[in-house]
Amino acid sequence: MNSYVEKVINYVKTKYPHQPEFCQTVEEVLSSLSPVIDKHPEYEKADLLNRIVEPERMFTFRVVWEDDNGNVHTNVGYRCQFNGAIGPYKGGLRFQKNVNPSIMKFLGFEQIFKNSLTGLPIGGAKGGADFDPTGKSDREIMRFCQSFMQALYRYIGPDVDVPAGDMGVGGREIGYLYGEYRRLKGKFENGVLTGKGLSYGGSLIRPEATGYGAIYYLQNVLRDDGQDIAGKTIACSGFGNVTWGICKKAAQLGAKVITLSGPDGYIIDPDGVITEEKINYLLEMRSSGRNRVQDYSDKFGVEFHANEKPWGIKADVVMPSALQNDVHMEQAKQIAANNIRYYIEVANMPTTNDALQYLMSQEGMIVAPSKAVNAGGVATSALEMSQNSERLVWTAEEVDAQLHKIMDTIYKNSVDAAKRNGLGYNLVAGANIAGFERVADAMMQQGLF
Ligand code: 2IT
Repeated sequence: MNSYVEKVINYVKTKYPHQPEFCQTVEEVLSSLSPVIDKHPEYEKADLLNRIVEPERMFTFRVVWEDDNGNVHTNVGYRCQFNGAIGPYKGGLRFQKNVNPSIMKFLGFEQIFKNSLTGLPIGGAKGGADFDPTGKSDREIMRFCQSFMQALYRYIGPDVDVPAGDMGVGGREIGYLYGEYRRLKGKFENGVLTGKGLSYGGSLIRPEATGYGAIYYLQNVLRDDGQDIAGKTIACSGFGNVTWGICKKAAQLGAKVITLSGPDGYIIDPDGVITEEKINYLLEMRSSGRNRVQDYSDKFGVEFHANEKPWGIKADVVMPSALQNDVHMEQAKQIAANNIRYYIEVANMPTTNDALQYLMSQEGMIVAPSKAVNAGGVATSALEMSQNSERLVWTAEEVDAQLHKIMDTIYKNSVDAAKRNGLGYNLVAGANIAGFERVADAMMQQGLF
């Protein structure tokens, strides 16, 4: 490994020992960059790597809200504006009880390279709160969002920082957040958030985009492997927005998702989540706020496995689409033992670093990284920003065609970047390198800060 790369990885581990997820992503990304850093000694001179691992700015704020019984609750909100070299900061907001500075920084760091890979002018950011939406009433969600925005609004804007949804933040939350922003600013500045409802500037296809994009990426992988998606079985985790989009597009193309998971366990549906009724039921499961995948097995009479993950299942394609670090070494071994050929990460950092290395080293396994596979979501957010600034609305066909093209380009650029650096067909390193090159170039041109 390049000695400067090694030095920076160790520096981050020493400096942030209490931020394991952040250290993990820094190690994963930077270790791919060795050949690039070898070729560019000027990067070390400009201390580029130590600069890129430090957020430009990160806010922590108090969020106080009142529940339906009049009890007062205090949560912690965050916005990590990690890197703005290539565009306004852009990235989602996550409302989940485990949110902390390490999670925010890992997601913000990933977002820099993902956003760069899209080829669009968006910098990397992430935000959220340690608020648990499970079981909260609609009014409680509204009051929380309003209080959150009261703290956040002065740090964001259409040309400054454009938040969107992530886990726990969907169309409903974006609506409440935007309403409060508009009230505070006294302006209809809808380019400040993406993932909005269609009636006030949202983009068609944005809800589907992450899942559709993941399938478009998978189609590229399959095509280069002489395969077709029709007839393929897919083991997915999660049952949220991303998994819903995957099920929908897979079904359209004659493939089928056969597993879903939640915090309570996983279900297996050998017929596939392919009918309109089943796919729409995922939306109901999400809006119920129960956060239970067992509801699917109760409704459709399929097997439910409590407190287990679906990684022991045989399928053509495995797509972890839920939380970070869902697949550890033990699960990676199960996946390899099942001779899975396509391991397509979808959630942000779903695989531990050792498990990822192990899977990549398996003969006959193709591994694709989430920062490329799930980039269709944020790419379509950038398309929403374009529509907002043009004050135009694109048709679903126009947005979908753009998304498809962007995913094909991300795949191609990743393949090319790895090849150019003597790494062969390595989609993981290729994505890191292609994402890094553009940001590095912009940072070098903009001088020291
Ligand atoms: O992880 C992600 O890329 C997102 N949550 C979407 C971010 C966005 O700005 O649409």
